[in-house]
Order: sequence, then C-alpha cells, then structure tokens
Amino acid sequence: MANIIQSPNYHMTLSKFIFNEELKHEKITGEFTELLSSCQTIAKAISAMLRRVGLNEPYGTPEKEKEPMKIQGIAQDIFIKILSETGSVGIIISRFSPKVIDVEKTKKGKYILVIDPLDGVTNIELGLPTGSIFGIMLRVDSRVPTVEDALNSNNKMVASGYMMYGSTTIFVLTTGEGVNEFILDPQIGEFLLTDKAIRIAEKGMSYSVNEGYLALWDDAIKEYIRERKFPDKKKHYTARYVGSMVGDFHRTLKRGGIFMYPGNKDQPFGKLELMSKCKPLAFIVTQAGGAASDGHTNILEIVPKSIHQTTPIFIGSPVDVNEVLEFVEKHQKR
Ligand code: AHM
Repeated sequence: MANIIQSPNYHMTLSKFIFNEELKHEKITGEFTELLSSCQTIAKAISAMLRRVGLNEPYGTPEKEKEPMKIQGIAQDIFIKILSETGSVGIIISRFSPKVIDVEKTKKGKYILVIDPLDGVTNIELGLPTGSIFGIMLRVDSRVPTVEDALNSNNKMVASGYMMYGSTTIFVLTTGEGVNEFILDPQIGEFLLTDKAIRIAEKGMSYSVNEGYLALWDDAIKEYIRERKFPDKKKHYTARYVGSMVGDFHRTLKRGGIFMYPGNKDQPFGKLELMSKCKPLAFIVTQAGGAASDGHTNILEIVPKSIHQTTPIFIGSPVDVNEVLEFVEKHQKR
C-alpha cells in the first residue's frame, strides 16, 4: 500500500496547510492557527469515537424526541473542551445547547464558534455518513460577549468547515480563500490534502431533498422537482438523499447539483439551523463558486434573530439554485 512518502503526488498535511495560511497574513498572533489546529484535533477525536460505535460506545438513545443522543452530547463536550483550551474563543453557539456557551477562561476571546457537533444522528446506528460543522466568526466587540453580541450581524465569518465521518474521515475547510479537502490517513494519523481549490460545477444533474414531504410543499417546489423528473426534451435529474446534511452537501459540492430543505406546511422555516449548519456551509459553497439561498435571501446575508432559528435552504451549483429561485418567484407573482 502506497504511503505518504511513496505517493507520486506528495500530499500536504492539514497541519502544514494551516501553518502556511497564517504566513499569508502580516500581523501573526498564532491564535487562528491554534484554533484551526484545534478543529483538526476535534475531528480526529470524534472520528476515533465513531469508529467504535456499535462496539463499545453508547449511542444513548434519548428519552424525549428532541433531546440529543448521548453520543451527540459527548461530541459537543469534545468541541467545548478542546476549543476552551485555545484562549481565543469567547463564546460557542452549539446546536445542542439551548443557551450560548461562555468560555469562562477567555470570555473576551475574539472568536465566536458556531458548531453542530454531530449531525445526521439517524445515520449513526447504521454506519452511514454523519458529520460535524463549524463556523468561526470574528467578534467586532471586544467587551464580554452577550447573546446580542452572538447575533451581531457585523461579526464576520472568517472560516468554516465540516468533517464527514464516512468510509473515510474527510475535513473540508475554507479560510475565505477557496475550499480544500483533506482525508485522514489512519496509518499516520494525519489529514492529507486530497482536493485543492474545489470549484463546484456551474450546474449539476442531481437533486437532494426528502421527497417524503412533497404533499406539504408549496406549489413552486413541487413544480421544480416535477420538472427535474419529467423535463421537456432534456435529460432527467438523479435523486440522491443520505439524510445527513454533511453527506448530502459534500456530494453536491463535489459532483454539482442542489441540496435543499424547503419549508413545508408543518415546518414553514424548514428544519436546519441557520447559525450552526446553514451559514458555515453557505460560506463554503460561496467560496467554491456556488450559491445558497432561503428562497429569497442569500443565506450569508440573513441576520439571525435567535441562535437556534431554522431556515429553508437551497444550496449548491449556482445555475441550479437560480433555477429553483425562478420557480419561487414565478409562483409568487401568480
Ligand atoms: P439529525 O442530526 O437529528 O438527524 O437532524 C439533522 C438532519 C440533517 O443532517 C438532514 O439533512 C436532515 O436532518 C434530515 O431530515 P429529514 O429526516 O426530515 O429529511
């Protein structure tokens, strides 16, 4: 089996990549490097835990439907523990924490982290792909942060990424200058660069949505999907849906097309959280040349009103996202 040295294309490690990113900036403090390195450690820790799921790790099925599984709580603890050690994270907004998490040691830390520690829980027990998502925002206010501060629209997202735990562990990262993919080589315990400067296809040939909700959708979405299936003279689209946003998004990013979770009669604002899932992935897709919208507004431009608000989302190849927006507009005019 070829290893890192024998490989004809030497794969840069994620550690080296992060170091190089910092060198591009004039005022180097090392804090951003440390933060990204911590995300790398988190990825390895959660990946290692998931490799043993079903053997000796508890899934911890919750008693109440909306509560996280025990394993999601452990994933969140891994994030909080490791991020708290960095010294630069002031507050964390986690999908599984009803309130903003203050990092006591460094309350004034200049970064806000938004995290979904473990996404796609219904896939865990089946060995199907799951993932973690994070977004790093730079605080504009240097005072002790409040919830209002967490929602301040002037806080700029400076990096985001996701880890996908599937047949391999994949780490996709943007620091605002393109998108790069790394795969964990379990033999040496390092993430290696496997796809550089990813660009999403202008248009794809697949859509990714839970069609079980079809009866509850608006006519615009019903018609959009019907046209992908029964196009006039053109080739029909392929449907793909894993049920884990990270998995579905990753395929969309690499192969093109669209992932969507529209609002429906039961969930007018969809299911997926704006801050912990949609904004970080919108930042990535935008950096790769794609688009992300709630049907009207660019996801990156939506000002959150609460830390756990959900949003409809249409994300992927720019032509595909625009096409669905045309359907929405057309139906609004009727
Ligand atoms: P989960 O982590 O509780 O499974 O919920 C998040 C997931 C997303 O990853 C996925 O895109 C979506 O929920 C699937 O929802 P649905 O089953 O309604 O299609």
